[in-house]
Amino acid sequence: MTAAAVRHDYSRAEVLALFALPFNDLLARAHAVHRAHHDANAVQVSTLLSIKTGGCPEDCAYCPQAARYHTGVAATKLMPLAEVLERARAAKAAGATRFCMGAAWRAPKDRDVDKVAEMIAAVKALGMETCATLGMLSQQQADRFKAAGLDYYNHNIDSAPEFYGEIIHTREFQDRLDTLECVRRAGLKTCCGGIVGMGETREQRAGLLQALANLPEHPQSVPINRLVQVTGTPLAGTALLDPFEFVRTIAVARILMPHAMVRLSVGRAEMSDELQALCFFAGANSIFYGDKLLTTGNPDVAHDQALFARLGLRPLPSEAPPDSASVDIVAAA
Ligand code: SAM
Ligand code: DTB
Ligand code: SF4
Repeated sequence: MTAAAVRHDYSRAEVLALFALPFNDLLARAHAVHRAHHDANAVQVSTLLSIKTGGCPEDCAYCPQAARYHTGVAATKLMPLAEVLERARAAKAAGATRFCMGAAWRAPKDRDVDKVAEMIAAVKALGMETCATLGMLSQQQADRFKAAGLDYYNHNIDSAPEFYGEIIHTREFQDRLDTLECVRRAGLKTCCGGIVGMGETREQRAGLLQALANLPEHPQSVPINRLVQVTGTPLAGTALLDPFEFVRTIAVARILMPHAMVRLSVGRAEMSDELQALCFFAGANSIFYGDKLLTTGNPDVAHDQALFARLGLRPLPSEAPPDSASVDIVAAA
């Protein structure tokens, strides 16, 4: 299998030409790249936890946590450390190797930073890889989370630059790139992807992947989310994306970013096992594990374990150092 070059200079036309390939040709090429860089039968498993839910001041048209949309998502305060730890232990026991803490913030306030840093340190001490997605960050905040033991920071660019303004008006596409720069400078691994099925064109899907692949460094983790339509959000009622177009998006992401872990991310609760199997063949090698994402559903662990067994897939071992004794001290504190 020929390894694929790592490039950061893709033209929109090149990316579109990949999307336009006959389906079998595209998947054959993506699968060859996948096998050249990854164990095709190993899937990284992460579990998400919403540590602060709802009441967000931003207006992301897809998001059930935006305060301005009436979606029934109740706003909560920041979750206590002990409860976060309890959920992380349960995730680890279920087989997750990475724990991702998400907050419905535009950006963390300084009073939140110390509390989140404590959570990161405590989850790290459990022997799990740590991830956070807290909105936009300053360099100081990114450095602080790195020092606390954060491994990954999720910050999605979500769409093509020219489509972003149709979906989000309370911030700019450039704001996302600025935070990604702070994340890279802090030495954190980057988790950055986007959402498809928001009514974008294929050209705009190509624009999302082009923007991701042309970042100064390919994200270590690239989540491809299929829009979960939540009643009350502006995107509820959007025409459903052709499932094969979703598979094409996974395959093109794999070809453009050969070393990245491409996550078959949100929307799996509405996908057949057959569609998911096609996505794994196309190069997806990471999923969210556990029956809840931040506020919406996900296949439960038993279903995913049965799917893995039927496909001969196994969870990727953790990158994190083993468990350390300090966690009991933290929990007792
Ligand atoms: N507030 C932070 C932010 O926006 O970066 C972190 C939390 S936010 C919920 C994390 C990501 O979840 C968003 O960037 C978006 O890609 C994804 N997301 C949110 N709602 C979604 C939905 N209804 N369907 C698919 N993806 C969604
Ligand atoms: C990502 O790209 N998607 C996840 C994770 N990274 C933060 C978040 C999905 C949220 C889906 C809607 C919800 O559950 O609120
Ligand atoms: Fe807020 Fe993040 Fe939801 Fe946007 S995606 S409304 S920033 S929680």
